[in-house]
Amino acid sequence: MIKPDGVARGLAGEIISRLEEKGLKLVAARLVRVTEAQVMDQYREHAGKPFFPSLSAYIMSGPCLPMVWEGRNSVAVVRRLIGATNPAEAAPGTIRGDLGMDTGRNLVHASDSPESAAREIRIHFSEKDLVEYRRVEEPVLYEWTG
Ligand code: IDP
Ligand code: MG
Repeated sequence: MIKPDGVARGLAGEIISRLEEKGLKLVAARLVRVTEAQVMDQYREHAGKPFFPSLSAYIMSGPCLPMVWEGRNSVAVVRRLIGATNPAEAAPGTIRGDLGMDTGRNLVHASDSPESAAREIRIHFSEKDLVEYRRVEEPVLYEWTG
């Protein structure tokens, strides 16, 4: 999900491009205001932590762009493309490392496991929002051993 700073800074296209160019497939996207209930759900493991109120205010400060990206090992691949939570420490070449400065404005959220991805997709999308299509490079993007 592109967070409000990413949308407000006009970086949605840049962030989407990085995932597209990697070979991931966009199967759902929507520009929305995230509700407090959705923040509580998406970040439930952080409820009660000192930064939770500011995290919640940040996520609700403007429109976000939740998305669903498909691909082999997509959760791990997206986490690597995004980089460390603190953009000041995130590796150059990553989204946070190249584009951000502050943990409290780190541009993007990404699910940390296939299980949390399944849960978080349901926070923002219903089954009919997920589309099916072929990326034209699919036959050459992966080694096919079949
Ligand atoms: P992640 O986004 O890399 O998975 P988490 O540790 O799950 O990082 O934290 C969720 C989000 O909460 C972070 O992306 C960041 O926006 C915010 N956050 C985490 N730790 C801090 C902090 O110490 N200060 C301010 N915000 C924080
Ligand atoms: Mg996390």
